[in-house]
Amino acid sequence: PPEQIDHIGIAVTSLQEALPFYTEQLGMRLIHQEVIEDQQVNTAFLAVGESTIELLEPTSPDSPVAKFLDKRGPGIHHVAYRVKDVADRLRRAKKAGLRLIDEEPRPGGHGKLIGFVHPKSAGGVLTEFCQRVED
Ligand code: CMX
Repeated sequence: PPEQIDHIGIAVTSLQEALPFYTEQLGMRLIHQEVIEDQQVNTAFLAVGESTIELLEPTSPDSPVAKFLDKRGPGIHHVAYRVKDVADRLRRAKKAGLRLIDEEPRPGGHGKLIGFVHPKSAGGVLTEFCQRVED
């Protein structure tokens, strides 16, 4: 099985407007902010034990997160499972007939390697495998 939930991605229209709910109302610690160019998102990570909530604000109107917001509005965008070997997970998922978004792992920001399985093959949930490369 995956080791743990690495993070849950939540799409927001504005990080600045979304953050106080997490930091002030829920009292969560903001641990990292980063623009991930490859994914066209501005992100903020908030700690929940060893897992995190990743807030995702689109940096371009035709990005995956912007499309998601247009279609569904703000809310849970993906679930990321921490695994030891993303490449192996993607290979196994492909072999099992799942529809992959990434055939190979790619850099996901915050020193991670990531790979996505399409929500249509994952019960309607965009599913990410995530490997911490600095570990
Ligand atoms: N969760 C669940 N379903 C989703 C979804 C999501 N996040 N995004 C799209 N869908 C659904 C759509 O609603 C649509 O369903 P219907 O056909 O029933 O209407 C279906 O999936 C296909 O949607 P689409 O419009 O054809 O495809 P999109 O162009 O919207 O692309 C996806 C969807 C998942 C392939 C694309 O968003 C993608 O490649 N995502 C991976 C990368 C990513 O999301 N990066 C941002 C986060 C990066 C990070 O965490 O660092």
